Amino acid sequence: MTSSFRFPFSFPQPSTTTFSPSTLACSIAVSAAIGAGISAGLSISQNSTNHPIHKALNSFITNFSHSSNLFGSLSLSDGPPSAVTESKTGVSFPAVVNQSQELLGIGLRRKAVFGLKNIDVYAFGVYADDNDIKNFISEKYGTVSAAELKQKDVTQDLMESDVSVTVRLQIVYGRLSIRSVRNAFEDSVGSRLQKFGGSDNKELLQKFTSQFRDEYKIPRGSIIDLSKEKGYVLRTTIDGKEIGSVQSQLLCRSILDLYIGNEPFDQKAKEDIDNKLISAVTK
Ligand code: DAO
Ligand code: DAO
Repeated sequence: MTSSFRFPFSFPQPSTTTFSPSTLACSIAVSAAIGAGISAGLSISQNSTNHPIHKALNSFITNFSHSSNLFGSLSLSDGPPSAVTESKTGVSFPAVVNQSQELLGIGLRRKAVFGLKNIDVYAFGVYADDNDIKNFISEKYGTVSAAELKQKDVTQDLMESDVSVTVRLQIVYGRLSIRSVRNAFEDSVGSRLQKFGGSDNKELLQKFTSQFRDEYKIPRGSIIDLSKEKGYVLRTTIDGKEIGSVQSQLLCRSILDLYIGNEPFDQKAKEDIDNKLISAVTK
């Protein structure tokens, strides 16, 4: 972008090389504000005079606002990858959550009811920060080739690590009650707690499920984030509202196992995530 903007005051120049979504939004906002401010000022002075300087200024403003629009759209299309849609349900997942966690893969949680038909309960997306993954892998293995890495189970490592991971669930089943969530949870997560923890984990399960109050509603379209944060804290939010958090490595591992473990809800999703992890580490 040319910097033909010469006024007795100066504005931050939008940069096309070093933007994050927030600096980008900020630059666009600044550009828009500048455009609006100048237009407002000009409309007053235009009434009072038809001086060539004003004409020049007018044309400059027209160009400026064009170029700032252009800047916005160009930069956005050059920017981070866009959302991904789960084909069966049409549910869309943003490319990034929590500022820096990128989408590793998406899948579908289905459940057989009365041993008869399968219902689609929710679509899910698994997210983690590329740099966190890289750091963790290089700390663990040092420098390894892609081929060597393929021999190792990076996904397994990730599940046991303290790397932050978010699993986003988007509810597609329209008649989900808290009671059925609790029951399903006791089956799916309960069996993992048993498997990885060995001993009796009723208390831990209880601690987690007691967060789900009967009055919560999770209609179709609800977004539940299960975020494993530093220190093995599992934080749950529904539509951005915090429900609670539980600190337990065992619980974190058991939850992730549903999506990226050995018997995942969606095998294809797990494979996509495995591949994405390898490419994140080796790129
Ligand atoms: O009884 O209507 C029914 C079928 C309910 C199936 C519930 C599956 C629950 C899966 C857990 C959802 C977690 C958000
Ligand atoms: O799909 O079997 C499963 C378990 C998924 C984990 C569900 C966590 C649900 C948290 C919901 C809170 C509802 C108030």
